[in-house]
Amino acid sequence: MSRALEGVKILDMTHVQSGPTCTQLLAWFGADCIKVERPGVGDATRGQLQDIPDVDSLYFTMLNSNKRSLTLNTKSDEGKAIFTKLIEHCDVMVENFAPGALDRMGFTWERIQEINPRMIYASVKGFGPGPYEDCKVYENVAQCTGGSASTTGEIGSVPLVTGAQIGDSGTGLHLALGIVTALYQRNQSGKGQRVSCAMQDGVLNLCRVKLRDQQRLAHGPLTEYPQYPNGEFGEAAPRAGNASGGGQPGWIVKCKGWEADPDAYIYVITQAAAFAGLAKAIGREDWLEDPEWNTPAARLPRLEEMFNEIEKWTMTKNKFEVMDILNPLNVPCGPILSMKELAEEPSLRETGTIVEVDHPERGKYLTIGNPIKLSDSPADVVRSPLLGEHTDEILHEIGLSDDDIANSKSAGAV
Ligand code: CAO
Repeated sequence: MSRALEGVKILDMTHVQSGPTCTQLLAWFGADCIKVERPGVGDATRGQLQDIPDVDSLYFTMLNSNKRSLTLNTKSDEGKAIFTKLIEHCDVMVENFAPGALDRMGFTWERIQEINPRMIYASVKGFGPGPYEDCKVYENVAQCTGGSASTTGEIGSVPLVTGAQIGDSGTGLHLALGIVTALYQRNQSGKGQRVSCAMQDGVLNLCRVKLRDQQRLAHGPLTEYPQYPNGEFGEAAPRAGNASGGGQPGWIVKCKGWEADPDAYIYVITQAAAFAGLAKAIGREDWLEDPEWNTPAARLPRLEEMFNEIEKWTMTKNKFEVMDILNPLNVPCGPILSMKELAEEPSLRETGTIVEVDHPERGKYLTIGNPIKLSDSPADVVRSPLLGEHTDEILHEIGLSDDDIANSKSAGAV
């Protein structure tokens, strides 16, 4: 079975997380992803948070599967000549350098179009055009500047960043969609184009319900937030602890074993349609006859009390037992799963969402496989490349002879 992006050649100038997330996705779908790295150094993440001395870190190996590595100094004259050939050879170039880095190497968008008018040139930057366009940006900076941190955290407490890499991986996902869209348009237009994603924009896109709430605030309090009716609203969409964003009250409650297990919790949503089943399950049928409890509006002022009652019941069962009882009653709920539990979950192994890969230097490790499943395009995960592992092979493919390669090596270009 062929893979969806087979034949698409990616010139991958990405590093750290946002760009590599994007190109890894394209590589999983079958694109030939040529990762260009600085000779002797490579992507900085190879050496970051190393768990085994002198072996590519999990940070690197988990973001660069299915790629080939070519070392190339794109600042040297010989390196620029090879880089020009690579631009001619490839369909897509992806980069997430600090603003202006490729321009400083002499590869402006105008120059790239001259070399290859069909080239799709895709970039991640921290910000779009505006006051901060020249800033370098990392994950948590994007979470703070994209609206996530101001709307995440306990009420009345400090803003919080989330554990999900919505700035880096989130923007990489956005960029990948931009690239395949541009490839699709190129089928008709015959031309490449520029694809740009700012991390601030990517995070804001993922926080759109909070911009929704910002505008609703002008028309009265946000009744599904825990601040209503007993607390205060300010001028901006506030933090709301673990309240559900969908207008149906939800909260995280303790389950049996919470004293020792930091993840013995479950999220429960008290959806109106399933409330009767929930009330019966927790032994509070009386709520169903009581006008102080039996409508969503009546319950709103007493959500804290309601979740305390639910918690008294959930604390008598482990989180999976709670899930087993509430799911058939159509009560939306989700156990808080630890990374340990996810790593060991057999169903995620079966679907290829978590895969074990063998690496020549580190041995076996777990990585996340392609979460997007195509019925006609297998997405096997291949271990990340060693630094420069495919240099000779790729240089041959773009037309360099053995002598050319030897000369480039002695000049330090590759
Ligand atoms: N050959 C020669 N030089 C190379 C090279 C190669 N193969 N690859 C990179 N370089 C050079 C770059 O040209 C740049 O040189 P100049 O400073 O002279 O222009 C230099 O290496 C450093 O690149 P950088 O500025 O991108 O790297 P940094 O570590 O200083 O910054 C980061 C890292 C991520 C903050 C910055 O790249 C950035 O803001 N990127 C855009 C936003 C982004 O993707 N952030 C998310 C990263 S994941 O958290």
